[in-house]
Amino acid sequence: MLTLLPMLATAQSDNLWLNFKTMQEPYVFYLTSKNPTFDVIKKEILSVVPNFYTAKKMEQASFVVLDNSQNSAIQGDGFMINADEKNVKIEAKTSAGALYGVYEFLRRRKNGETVIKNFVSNPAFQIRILNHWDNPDGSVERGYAGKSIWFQDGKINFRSDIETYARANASVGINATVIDNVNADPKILSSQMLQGVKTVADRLRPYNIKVYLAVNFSSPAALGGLKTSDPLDKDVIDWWTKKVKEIYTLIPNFGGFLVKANSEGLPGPMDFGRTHADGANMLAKALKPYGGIVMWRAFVYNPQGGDRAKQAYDEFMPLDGKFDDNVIIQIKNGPVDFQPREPFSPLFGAMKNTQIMAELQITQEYLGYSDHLCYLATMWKEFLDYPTYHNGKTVKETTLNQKLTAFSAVANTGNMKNWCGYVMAQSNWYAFGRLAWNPDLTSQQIAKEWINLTLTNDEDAVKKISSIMLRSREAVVDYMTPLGLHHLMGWSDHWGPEPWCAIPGAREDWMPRYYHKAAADGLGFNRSSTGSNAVEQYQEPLKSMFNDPKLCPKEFVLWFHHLPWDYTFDNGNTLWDELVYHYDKGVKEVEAFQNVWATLKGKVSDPVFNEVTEKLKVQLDEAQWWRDGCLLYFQTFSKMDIPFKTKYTFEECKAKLRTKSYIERQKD
Ligand code: GCV
Repeated sequence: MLTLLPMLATAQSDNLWLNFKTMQEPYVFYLTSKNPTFDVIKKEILSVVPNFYTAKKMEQASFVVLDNSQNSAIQGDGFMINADEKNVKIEAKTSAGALYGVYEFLRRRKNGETVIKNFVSNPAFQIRILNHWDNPDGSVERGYAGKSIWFQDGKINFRSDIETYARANASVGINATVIDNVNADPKILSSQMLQGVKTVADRLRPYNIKVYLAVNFSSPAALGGLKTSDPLDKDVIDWWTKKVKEIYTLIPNFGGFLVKANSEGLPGPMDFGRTHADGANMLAKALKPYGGIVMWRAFVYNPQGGDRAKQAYDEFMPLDGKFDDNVIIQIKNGPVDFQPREPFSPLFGAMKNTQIMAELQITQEYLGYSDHLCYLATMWKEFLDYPTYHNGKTVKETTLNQKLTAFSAVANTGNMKNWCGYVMAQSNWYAFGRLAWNPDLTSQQIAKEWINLTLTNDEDAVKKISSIMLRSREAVVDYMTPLGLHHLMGWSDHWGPEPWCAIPGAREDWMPRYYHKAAADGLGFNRSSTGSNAVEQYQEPLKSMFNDPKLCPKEFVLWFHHLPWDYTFDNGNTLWDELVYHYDKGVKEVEAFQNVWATLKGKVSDPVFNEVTEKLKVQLDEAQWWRDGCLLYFQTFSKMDIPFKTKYTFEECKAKLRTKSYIERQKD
């Protein structure tokens, strides 16, 4: 009995947030439809209601789930719930809606709510999609939770418990998944591989999850043996048309393609003197008869193109209005690359005649891997709610006001038992799904739900854990890249600090010095009108605000300005004082998290308590490493004092980079 509790608890966090509460009330069921989605509904309900009977007629039932509702408040795959201890009615217009309603009901029951009156919920974005950066060989680009959940040795071989993935997604409304890396292997479209993809699609279909594929633009040549992959070439068009037909014959509900083109060395239409629109529209035309779409990425930059932060805008704005109606441009939240904090990409709001969608990153490529507790809902809310000043819209509104709407994020899953490499990292997968369904939810609400479902219902513990989660992203920004600094991380593996990085002959725009511009005269990238003028890409009043260091929000000041070390802020602190203060504050926050966490022994399961305790130790050590490495390096230019003793010397900071991260060591 003594060992039973921890074992049970381990199983719980491996089960993600799907730990619904057993209901002792006897219910008489009536389910309107018979189909694979309703089979899932039945299974979910029966797993938590041991005392059940089935009714022949709806009038006799106390637990009704219907997908033929006439209620006009329900839209798309939305639903309505009415429930008390004795009666439950979940209505929707589609089976998927009914499934989502059931999960909402189970979640609320688990979190202690019994009476629910006329609760209507409709999805905000139509497509709520995960992007897996999984490679056919089984590796995962930027994955920190083991190997691929989909592939092994060049073939599809998905996790045997893939149902947990499907349930987890459906429970938060995620309805789409791109199973392969955007750095796409042409092999993904081979007939043999497609047979495997079909088995994935078949398994996910009952959960209303559509499969999409990331494709390599040069597939016609690389896989099909054609002489070219020019999007205007007739044979190339025929090749894609036939390939799309083959896919839909196998997978009738196939979603479409995600394309990374002419980016980081990948092929694209520009190799043939064509535009992104030529490339995207050619694929879109092949998919159109089947209802498929193209998600075309705007993540483009090259070393000759000037300020990297400006390039996506410069390349895509001239194409505004030139894309077909089943194309949607997928734009990373910031103009550079998933940094701990970036201003929003200026394409949001600016592209007025093109459908656009946001791409977020759940996997913590630049945020301490799955070793640092960093709850991302706060970062995503900051992004979604930022005013673009284009027609008075926030970023979120710019992506919702169009025929086709979508919201995507790079997944953090792997084949580790707990899926994400860290129980706390599971919260970000959960939060992404919840925000894709309803971007108006608050970070607090989502944190509370997730803690209740995954860790504990103890009120005091929920408060404490939630306060750690809500402060965690700012702490990471502070100890890694405060005040608008960015891209200071280790070369290639993106782990640890390496602002000093200097690889002979390497691309300048892959080197931290390109971004921080530390020198005797100061720090930061001048993107104001006296510099690269990236501010020009923002709508007034943002443009003027970002352009003036006195008006620029402090959190972006070194993103837009190169300031002298003794530059004085309104509070009287110099730039150096502020830098030291923020770096150290980040470290102090992690110490505070440790202190709070230490009080939770017995309030969460032992395995969870131990896992978080252990990871916080790693996080503190790495936060100190970031603080010390960055401050000691910047000090070589500022020549100013660090008012405390660092934990590491500069030499030790550099040497540590050549060791392995904690999560990598776990894999050995
Ligand atoms: C999938 C960054 C990452 C790459 C990633 C790329 C992208 O550069 O480091 O691993 O490639 O973004 O989003 O395409």
